Amino acid sequence: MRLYSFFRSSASYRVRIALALKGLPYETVSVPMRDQSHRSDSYRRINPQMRLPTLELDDGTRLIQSLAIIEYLDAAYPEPRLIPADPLERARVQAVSQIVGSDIHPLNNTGVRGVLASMFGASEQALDTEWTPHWIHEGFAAIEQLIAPAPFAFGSGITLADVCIVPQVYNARRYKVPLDEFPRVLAVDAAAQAHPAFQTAAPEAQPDAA
Ligand SMILES: N[C@@H](CCC(=O)N[C@@H](CS)C(=O)NCC(=O)O)C(=O)O
Repeated sequence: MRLYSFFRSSASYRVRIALALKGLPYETVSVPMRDQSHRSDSYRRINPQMRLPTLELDDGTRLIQSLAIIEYLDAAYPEPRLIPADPLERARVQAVSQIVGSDIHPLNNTGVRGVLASMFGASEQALDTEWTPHWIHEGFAAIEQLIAPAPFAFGSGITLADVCIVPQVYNARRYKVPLDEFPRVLAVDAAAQAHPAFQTAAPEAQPDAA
């Protein structure tokens, strides 16, 4: 498999964690977002949405959207299972995952920040210190109420919720969002940082880390 990724892309980070947890080998193809490589014609041919990540399977099939990719991996390689089979547990895990994937991250990604700056005159500073922290704080406040005390979001087993929370904590730290109000979120991150799969998937462990 081949993963089109950028070390700092949190959606790529989610897929890297899932691949590492499942012990699946893959080649990393770096698409440096800082020079807009994700918007190049060559990458558009790989991913029509021009976003990261894209997972290319060994037969050349390409998958996009991190949560769809992880659902595929979980179905094709069920050990360890990240999305519970039980309908109620599954809904709870998906709810936390979607707070990150649908409600926090999309508001703070590069494209949205670019439009806020170019169409609405938002300054880089306001985006970094007000806009982005606002959505992270709001999302984490809800997640804090929905997850278990420790070690992971739904107890001792790692689920998709943890796979989504950890990269979002990385983003929060990047934007210096205070996290003291969220001890359960911090506990998930602490447990994950001690786990080899999360260490392998971490931004600073990537070949394109700068
Ligand atoms: N919902 C998508 C989000 C993908 C996404 O927006 N990725 C970011 C990097 S973390 C990106 O490529 N941003 C480019 C842009 O916003 O134009 C997913 O989960 O894969």
